[in-house]
Amino acid sequence: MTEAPAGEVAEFSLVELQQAARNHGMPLEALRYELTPVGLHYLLIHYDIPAVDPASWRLEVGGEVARPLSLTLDDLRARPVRHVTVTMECAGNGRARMERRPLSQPWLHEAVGTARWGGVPLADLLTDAGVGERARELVFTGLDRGLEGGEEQEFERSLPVEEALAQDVLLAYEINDQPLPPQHGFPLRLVVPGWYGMTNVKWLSRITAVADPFSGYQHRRAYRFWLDEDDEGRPLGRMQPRALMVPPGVPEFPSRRRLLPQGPTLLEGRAWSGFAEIAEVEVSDDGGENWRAADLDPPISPWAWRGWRYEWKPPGEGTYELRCRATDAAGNEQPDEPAWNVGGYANNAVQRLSVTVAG
Ligand SMILES: Nc1nc2c(c(=O)[nH]1)N[C@H]1C(S)=C(S)[C@@H](COP(=O)(O)O)O[C@H]1N2
Ligand SMILES: [Mo]
Repeated sequence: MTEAPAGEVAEFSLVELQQAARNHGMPLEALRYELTPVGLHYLLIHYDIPAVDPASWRLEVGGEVARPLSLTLDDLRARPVRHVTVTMECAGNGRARMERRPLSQPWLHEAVGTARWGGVPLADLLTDAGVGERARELVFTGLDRGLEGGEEQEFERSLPVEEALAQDVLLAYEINDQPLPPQHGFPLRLVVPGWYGMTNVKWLSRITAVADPFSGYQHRRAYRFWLDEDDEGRPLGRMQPRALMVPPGVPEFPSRRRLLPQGPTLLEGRAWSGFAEIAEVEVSDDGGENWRAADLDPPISPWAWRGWRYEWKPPGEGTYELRCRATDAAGNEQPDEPAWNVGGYANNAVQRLSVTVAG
């Protein structure tokens, strides 16, 4: 056995290890799949997966609505279905690489996945319920309960009414044409294309139209950019652009150092943004000095990642630092270094991957 080299060790606590073991990421070689196979999609669960009895489960729609609804899973399945292919990424993706990070889920890069979600357009259901004039937001409540920041709570998030009415916002009961498995929110979850993961409330039990801005824990404290503990911060919403590459060559176990033979290598990966279509992906093999444009695949959905490829000809034997970066059509880019914030959110700094080319 080799000992871990001191220079490459960041200190992680057992609490972070426990989170990392429960909430797995998508192995980066799975970037090869246009749709992430269900068991490879990343997972993030704050509390425990709740026990749900599908026979007694109901979705309640209430608050500032003209006609409150109480729907069974069969009621939802009987309505016209819509499918939307969506890339979902946790807002904490990249947190492990932040210096001074909160005790939370220590993601490197892999908190992402793309699925074909199937379900009922939320707008149709809201039309049936008749959202009142006074309603400003909709609050989505999950069945999972726990303690966070000293507060006992159900996982709850809200959306402004205008955002909730967008045509591709779904109440999904299927992932990749299969019923939702327990870990992804059985029997029903919210899917809001383009937004960071926390928006997509799982194990949904209640939708409440409210007249005042929602100030539950997951809005007031969590999922905000704050620069210090006293800062009020601003809420997180859409996903910043990011490109990732399939690690080329073969890994060494357990270090995961990458080894490549000499000769041309196809570098490939996927890139996404919650703001606009991906406009460009670039690759560097010299630690970010020089960049070259990768070829982009046609988009598979307005809300999903876009494939890219680049034929790399390593100039010779040696160790190279590969990087890739994306720019979206709205001009959003990836920084070289993380932009620090208290919660360790939205670190979309460019991926760096060291590879050794040997003869
Ligand atoms: N009810 C509930 N919904 C939730 C969560 C949760 O803990 N409870 N986690 C959120 C977060 S932070 C993320 S990133 C996504 C992850 O979805 P996935 O596990 O299906 O990939 O679910 C969101 N929805
Ligand atoms: Mo998340």
